[in-house]
Amino acid sequence: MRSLAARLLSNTRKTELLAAKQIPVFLNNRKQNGARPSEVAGRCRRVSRVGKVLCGLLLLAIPALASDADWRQEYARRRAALRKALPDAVVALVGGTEAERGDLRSGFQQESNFYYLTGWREPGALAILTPGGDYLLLPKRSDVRERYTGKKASPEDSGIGPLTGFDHVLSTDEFGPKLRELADNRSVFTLEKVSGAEKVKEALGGKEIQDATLAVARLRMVKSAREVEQLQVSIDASVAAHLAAWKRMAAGLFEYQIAATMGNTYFERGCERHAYPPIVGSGPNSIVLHYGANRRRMDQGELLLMDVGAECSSYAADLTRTVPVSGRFTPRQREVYDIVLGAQNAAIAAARPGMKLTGTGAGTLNQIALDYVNAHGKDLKGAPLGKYYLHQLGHHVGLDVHDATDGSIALAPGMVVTIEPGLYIAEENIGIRIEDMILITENGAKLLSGALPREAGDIEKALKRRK
Ligand SMILES: [Mn+2]
Repeated sequence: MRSLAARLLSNTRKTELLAAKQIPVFLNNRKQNGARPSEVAGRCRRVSRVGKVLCGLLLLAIPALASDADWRQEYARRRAALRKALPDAVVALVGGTEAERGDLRSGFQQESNFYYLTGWREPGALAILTPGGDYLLLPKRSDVRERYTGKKASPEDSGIGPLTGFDHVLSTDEFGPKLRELADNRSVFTLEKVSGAEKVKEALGGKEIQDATLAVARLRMVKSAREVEQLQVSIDASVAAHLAAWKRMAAGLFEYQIAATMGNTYFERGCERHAYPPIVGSGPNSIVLHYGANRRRMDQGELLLMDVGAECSSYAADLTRTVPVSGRFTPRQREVYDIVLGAQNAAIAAARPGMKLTGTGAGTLNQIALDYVNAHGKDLKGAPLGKYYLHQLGHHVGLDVHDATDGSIALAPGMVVTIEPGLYIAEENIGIRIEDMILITENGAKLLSGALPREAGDIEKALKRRK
């Protein structure tokens, strides 16, 4: 018989566990074959109807990843790494509360840094990390609160300590006195920009408090093997969403219908959120960088820009494709598309440890993409296209779609970033962005979203197979 706390904790990774329990045979197959979901999806498109059903089950089973115990060890390793980065210090962390982090539209979502370091998904928690052991502080049980949002773990639960992976579990009522006791003769850090950080200041009176934001960001920038695996699940779900959109797309449809098809594709797989509001912009809307209204009706001859990604088990994907509504690019659309793709390929080819992602000048991938754009093609007045390159080349992705970043640090193995050059030529109604996610490796980069066609010819071929 498992305690309430154990059940609550295992609920946190519900998607993976359900899949693991339900279809273990497929999981074993996956281990033997080593097939990526994207490869499986490719095979699925080429088999019979019965085979397609089996393929569907197999794809559903793939998100089964590491166990709860594995993850608890990983959270403990992250805290150990932070201790090493801030030796001899006490770090006070403030989790999200239902009032601050959730509203009636989106529901509660844990603060990302807190989740990264603790794995704790319930509201109202606090943590104190010290050289001599880590403390998780949980709100006491409240019948009223639980009536609305269900059972929560509480510090009174038997066996709560080992289940959280923390050395000590206390009540949040003890935060002030405990922090004062632990902070005596030590420097104290917190995450200054996190909502509720003033709790730490209040508890310590006039004592100087330093900011750990960049130290945590530097840890979050380098993904573990498990995180990369989890990001791949989100990417594969997003690839499936884009392919479903291409299949449905037709002149006369509204942008929101495409957004609905895409969201539905990953929600059906158990992904819990959009990683960001879907951007589905047709014709003139393709040039609006963060267009999110999605209300326009698309027409023949227009481009449709889809910047849509899933969040699955807390990890984000961020993918963009721009495709012709009618199934074929016009010669001019194709010309500009190929320039954006060339810029993206140039940046991906140059991606390796030591390069910078953003900024200008030698050693930055952003400059390589911009130089490519300026060296290829012209606008209607014969000017180079660089002036239509309106945003930086990319960003880190992880728990957040724009993930924690220390901008002074160069690319290093284990980092996952987007490469997303775009050209937005208002006078021609041409907005084109191509966005993929890459993993920086020892000597270069691995394209994580390669299952989604990027070449103009391959996109047209995929669109031809519609109906
Ligand atoms: Mn992006």
